[in-house]
Amino acid sequence: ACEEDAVNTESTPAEKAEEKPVFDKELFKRSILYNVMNMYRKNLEEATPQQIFQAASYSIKDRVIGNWMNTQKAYEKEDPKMVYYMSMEFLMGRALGNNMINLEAYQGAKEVLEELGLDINVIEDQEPDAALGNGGLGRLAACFLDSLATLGYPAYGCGIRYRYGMFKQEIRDGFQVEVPDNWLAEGNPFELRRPEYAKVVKFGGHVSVRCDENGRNHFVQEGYQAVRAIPYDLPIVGYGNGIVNTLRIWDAESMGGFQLDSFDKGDYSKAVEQENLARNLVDVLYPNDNHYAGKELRLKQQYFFISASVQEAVEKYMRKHDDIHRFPEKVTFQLNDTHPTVAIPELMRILLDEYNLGWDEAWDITTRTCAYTNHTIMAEALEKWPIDLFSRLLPRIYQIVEEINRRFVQQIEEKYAHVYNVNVQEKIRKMAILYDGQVKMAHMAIVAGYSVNGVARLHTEILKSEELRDFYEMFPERFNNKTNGITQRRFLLHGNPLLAQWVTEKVGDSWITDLPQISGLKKLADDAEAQKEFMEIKYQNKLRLAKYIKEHNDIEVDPNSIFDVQVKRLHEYKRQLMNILHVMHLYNELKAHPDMEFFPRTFIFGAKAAAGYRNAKLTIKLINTVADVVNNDASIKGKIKVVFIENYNVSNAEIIFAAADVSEQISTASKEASGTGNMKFMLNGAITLGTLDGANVEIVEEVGRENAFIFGLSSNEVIHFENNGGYDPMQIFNTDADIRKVVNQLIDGTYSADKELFRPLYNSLLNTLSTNRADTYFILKDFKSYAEAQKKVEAAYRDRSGWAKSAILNVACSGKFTSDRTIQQYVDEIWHLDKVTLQQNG
Ligand code: B1N
Repeated sequence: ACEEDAVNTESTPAEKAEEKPVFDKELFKRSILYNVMNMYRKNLEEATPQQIFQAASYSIKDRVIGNWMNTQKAYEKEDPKMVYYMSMEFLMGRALGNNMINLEAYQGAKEVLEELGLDINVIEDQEPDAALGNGGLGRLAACFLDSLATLGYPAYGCGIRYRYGMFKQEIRDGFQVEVPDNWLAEGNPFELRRPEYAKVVKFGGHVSVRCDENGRNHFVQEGYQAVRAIPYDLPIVGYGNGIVNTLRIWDAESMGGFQLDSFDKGDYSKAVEQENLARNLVDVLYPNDNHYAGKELRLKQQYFFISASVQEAVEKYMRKHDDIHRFPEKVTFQLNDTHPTVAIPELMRILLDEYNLGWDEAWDITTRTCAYTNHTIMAEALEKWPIDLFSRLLPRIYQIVEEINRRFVQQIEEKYAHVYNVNVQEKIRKMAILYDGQVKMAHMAIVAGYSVNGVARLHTEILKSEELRDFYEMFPERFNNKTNGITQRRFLLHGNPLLAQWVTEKVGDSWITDLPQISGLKKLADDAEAQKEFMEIKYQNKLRLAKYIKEHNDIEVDPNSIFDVQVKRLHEYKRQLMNILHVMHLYNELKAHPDMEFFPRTFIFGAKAAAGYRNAKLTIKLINTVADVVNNDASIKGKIKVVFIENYNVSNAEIIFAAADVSEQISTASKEASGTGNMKFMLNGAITLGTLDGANVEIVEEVGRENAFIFGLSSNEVIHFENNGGYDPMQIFNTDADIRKVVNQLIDGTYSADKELFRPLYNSLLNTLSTNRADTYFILKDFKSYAEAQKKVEAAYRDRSGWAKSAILNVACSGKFTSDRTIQQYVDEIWHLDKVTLQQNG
């Protein structure tokens, strides 16, 4: 169809309106050749793959631009309500392949490149990932943008254009080394610089009160440092619908020279400081996942992009409307965790100080505009800014936070003063926004938002009954659940073309925008022919990953072995340590019983550790050390291989998910808010080996417990131990010889001549530190049941047909976990947006 001309002279006007524009291959070919010549003064034969990638990207951008203009014009005309998805992180990955997919141009583009003697994969591999995020939270934001555009909802992503994204991980001598990610070095073909929408953001100084002729007080910030925020727009292409939304990321530029306040004229050092501020502000993404570091520059980054984004949202609204009171009818802000929470006092500031509204009016608008998503219950991730830092950096914002807090504390007093059995001071201590010299961002987000949501059913229930219990008691109507999802366009259609093609042959292609249709595969789960085809596709994908591993790690892996995969950020609560201890245990067993029944297994890990997280980095070293020993021990005949994939990121993730047999989702129950990798594995036909944590609970509910391997403590049991004590890992260590053996191997020289190297990991399992219980994450407690579940995995895999059936059912039951469903629920239950449809014209 792609080769046909777009014009069909026989279609009626009615048909024409329905018709989709066809990808014009000849035009694309000419455009690439033209771009290579125009940009590099080269013929195709002379151009490098990077140059061809650039040329092809500009050709695709040409096709996007018209749709982008149409979409924005339609929004202008129809004036729909918009969501601003505010996030410190957007883990976009590569754009070229994704844009070709969503333009339904991928197959045509692939053919054109082939005709030019080029491999589309090689061209796509030239593109650096846009890694403006750490892990699940940032990737979720990227999937949401894809779904919003595909469903036709008016949306902006608002974020930061970090000059360096998530660091590139290199493994040297088994240790992680962080290498700067200079992702903009060759330019970013799809972005547009929009200097006409620049904003000024002010930091520091002090607030003066000026009384006007009407006796009204005005608050003005003086003696501040200012930075210019310059937006860059990235197109977010909807699938096959002509919609293109915008991700707006802000760069910081200096105000230039001596453009200081009249107040500060002639202050040379202040001018230099101002220059430096602009230079450092957006330099780098903080590489912490599920952890709050409390750095001043991080708070500056937060206020920087929020102030610019909120200013723009208000200005954009006022360009079309005259009544600021109706702002919430046209605008909603979704706060991706507490990182963008200064949007609340910033909106209040604009309404109070620039629109001269009274407090109650401003508060009414703000609380009808802002909604908050919580992504974690990990205590170390809670943002609590020291008041002295916060008030020094954001003096006017701090005043507003004080007033929000004063009124909220009053509300607590009014509600509980006369309630039997309630200690009001205790409530205030637990709930106030300002307490103990800290600004508690989650409390502000809950108090000032109209919606608070968790990201999986279990997570939301734990928020309501534990972490946010007092707030749930006070504002029950605000709490709701939105179970996460992922986009099948990237993680199946693009990442696993063989399986995507197979699914389409079996059930048609409606799954691409309506994933529940994939349940049509259920009827094939028992079909021997379908099982064979499925296993052959899995095998081909395992070959593809094996080739990647050979090229990148120089390790040979057996594509007939079970590919057992754990890829995600490295965290103690995610328990990569339990996984590798179990590998050590299997290795001990094989050494002790060389002839035991054992199905060959490849244990694949991929994980970045936060740069300052000692035990996480040490776990990477342990995995690589075990890999060295096990992979090179001829006596076990290659039955176990351990592979640590360097630099796990969005683009290699696509290859990894497609090749997985077993999906390791083994967090301590209650700790993983949702997880989204679990969904990507399921969609690609891997079987979950996991605890009943996060969205695993819902995955098992969809596919059936018999099609997963569930083990370990329940979240209730974990919470019970945490609240009441009663868990002693030393007792397990003393009574279980298998466990004692692997734990001792951490410090007895089996894996490292330096016996002290892994001592901190050993200590984390057994030594009671002053503040913490030993084995905080119940690794020893769950080890036995994990090992038993692993035995069941092996037995199940020996039954090839049974395995294929379960794997197919996983694919077939993954419909719930599309981010299209998640976004539709946000729209229906929180944002209340209307769809915009376009007349498509070429
Ligand atoms: O958000 C994901 C969830 O699927 C994961 O379970 C959850 O761990 C993840 C501070 C975070 N929660 N909190 C963060 C990231 C960066 C940072 O600076 C916290 N990430 C998650 C999507 O809901």
